[in-house]
Amino acid sequence: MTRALLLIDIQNGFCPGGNLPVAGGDQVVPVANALMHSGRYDLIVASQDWHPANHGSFASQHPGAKPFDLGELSGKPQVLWPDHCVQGTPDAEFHPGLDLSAIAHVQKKGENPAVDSYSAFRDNDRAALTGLVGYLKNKGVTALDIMGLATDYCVRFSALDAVDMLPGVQVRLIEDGSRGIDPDGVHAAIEEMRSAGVAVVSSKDILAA
Ligand code: VGL
Ligand code: ZN
Repeated sequence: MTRALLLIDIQNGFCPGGNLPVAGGDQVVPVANALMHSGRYDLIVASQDWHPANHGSFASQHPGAKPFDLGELSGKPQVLWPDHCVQGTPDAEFHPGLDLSAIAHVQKKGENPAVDSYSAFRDNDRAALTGLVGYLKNKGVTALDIMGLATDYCVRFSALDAVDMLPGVQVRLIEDGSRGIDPDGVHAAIEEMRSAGVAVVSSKDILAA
């Protein structure tokens, strides 16, 4: 068994004070640190939303649009976001409380201005891979625990892709290590992940096991 922990987008932009804040987003930081220090993982990786300033998911790039409007990007429906996690800005940095020392690999995503990338594994149009599937396969990962921000977007799409793209790997969502943007969306996302074969667990169970 090679157990990996995948920390999704624990960045200033998604925490209180950031440009696309998730309620309680900073509360996942101590959960991540405790799990990283628990000795229960063979490998720890993190994703980082990393957009150019002109990213097409930003409402600012669509004349007349407001953040959270439903718009279009490259001909597909797209939620239009506030400008967030722009490359090289403090908003894109990991939360300062997150202990980066145990993270072996950071997977940046969302660099192509013409497509959004909620999943740490591939763009939303499924055309381009980030390289994380290859990295985890190369390390022989057999179990993958996923947590972070936001439950109803990047955590959700990453977990669904993990099930789809890493056959044979046991995928789990750490529910208390994740926070979402929309409460109804979070509930639906958790049911969707469960139906796809993602086990839903608590960090307390992992730490007690
Ligand atoms: C995310 C919206 C836009 C996320 C990233 O990390 O969940 N959500 N970009
Ligand atoms: Zn983004």
